[in-house]
Amino acid sequence: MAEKFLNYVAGEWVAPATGEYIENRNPARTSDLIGLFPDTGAAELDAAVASAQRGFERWSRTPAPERGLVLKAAGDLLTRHKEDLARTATREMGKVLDETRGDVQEAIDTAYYAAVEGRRLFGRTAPSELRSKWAMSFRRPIGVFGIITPFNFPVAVPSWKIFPALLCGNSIIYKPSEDVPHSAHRFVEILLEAGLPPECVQLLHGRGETIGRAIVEHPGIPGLSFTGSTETGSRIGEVAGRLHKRLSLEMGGKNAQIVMSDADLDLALEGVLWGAFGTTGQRCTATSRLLVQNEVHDEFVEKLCYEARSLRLGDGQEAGVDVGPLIHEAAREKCERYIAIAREEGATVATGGGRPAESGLADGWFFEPTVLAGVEREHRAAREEIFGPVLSVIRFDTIDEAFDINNEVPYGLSSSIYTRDVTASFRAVEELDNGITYVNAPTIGAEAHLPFGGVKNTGNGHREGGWEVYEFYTETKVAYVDYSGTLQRAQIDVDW
Ligand code: UN1
Repeated sequence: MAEKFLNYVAGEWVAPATGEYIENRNPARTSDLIGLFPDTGAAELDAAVASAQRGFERWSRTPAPERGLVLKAAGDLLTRHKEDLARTATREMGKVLDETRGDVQEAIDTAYYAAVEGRRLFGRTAPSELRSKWAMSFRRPIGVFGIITPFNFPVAVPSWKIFPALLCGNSIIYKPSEDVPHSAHRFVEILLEAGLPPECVQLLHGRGETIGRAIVEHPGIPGLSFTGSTETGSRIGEVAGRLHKRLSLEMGGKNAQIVMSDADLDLALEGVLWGAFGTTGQRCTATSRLLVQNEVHDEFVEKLCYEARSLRLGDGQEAGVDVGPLIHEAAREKCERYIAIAREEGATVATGGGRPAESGLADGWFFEPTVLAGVEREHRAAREEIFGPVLSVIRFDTIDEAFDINNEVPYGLSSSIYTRDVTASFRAVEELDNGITYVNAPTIGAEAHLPFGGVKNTGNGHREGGWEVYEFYTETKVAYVDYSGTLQRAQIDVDW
């Protein structure tokens, strides 16, 4: 009988009121049942919010440098458990161990950054226009934050949200993806072991349509941070707008790597293989379009297909595997649907395009690394997010054309250009409509201490990571201290 996991509410591990559980299975081998995780309804949310509010009362009054020590301890524990956490994440999510180790490392980096930020959280002082008067701003925590996270980075993405939220003095209600609940369980255990006061974190497992929706709609939760699809983000945005909630959205992408004819083509090839097929294409930052300049197009695509074919598919826990499975059956069906659409639109499947034939892979959600050639910019395969190992190749003539193609999609997370030309490099940095542009590096690989996010339908103006995220999790307050002993009217009693 598989182990039954629990929610964490009001300082205790508790079973869901529904009595219902969701099976968590290894996507590389679906016969491997990892555990049963709560399918939570809305019933325990009021208790979780009330507890988180009590947690907030206490935690928000704890000095920020002291809060930082808890984040430091969390970073130390993540470091100590890096290997077993990576294995936990790979088993339930599928990507190869090297990548889940990187995923945990990103959380460690985020924890240590947050720890130090406890001694910063800078405000400002500004000169007052009046004599004997001080004017200053500082940052205050907000309250309870609802944190709703996806499956593709089971440790890093929750850490991007949870660590800064806590460092700023907020408490959190955490609803992880139902596809990676075991990593979330371990994450909360580590926070508690690090010394976080119990009521500062509540863990509610379950589905987006039930407990996710209830969190979004709960009036006692003034802030939300969500990473997931643009469609779900839009629906959350409508509710948050109506209820005046602070909201950070991190959503879809259709990221392009541009290869100019003067580029180091071997480097560009390595880049696109990693960008398009790493994490089985399931990153918001994954390369899903490859724009290649005419002169080098045919040679480059030929080499790319050869290399894509030699990637080894398999269980991410095994050594020598390059590409793990997709997360579930629906993800694989989506890839298949888009390949059929691309064919109808006139593109050709240059390599891949289906389920691998090897019998050892029959029990997992595997899909071949796929290159679609001859994709035209108006094709759906050129514009819509597929979230799998499916790369659409588009050819172009001039750099202006390449930039137009990059910029004409409704998303704007990351982009990349391979060139040896300094003018082309800096034009790309300035002109590509994305939150992140890489020069001579793939579209993936953001570092934890820089702001992360995208423009257009990818986000709603906020950034995760780096210094900017601390603005999202705090409210600015301004204080004026007048020690003149007289009534001084701003704008009126200015005597100069
Ligand atoms: C995501 O795709 O959701 O830049 C996050 C990267 C990683 C983070 C990706 N550091 O690819």
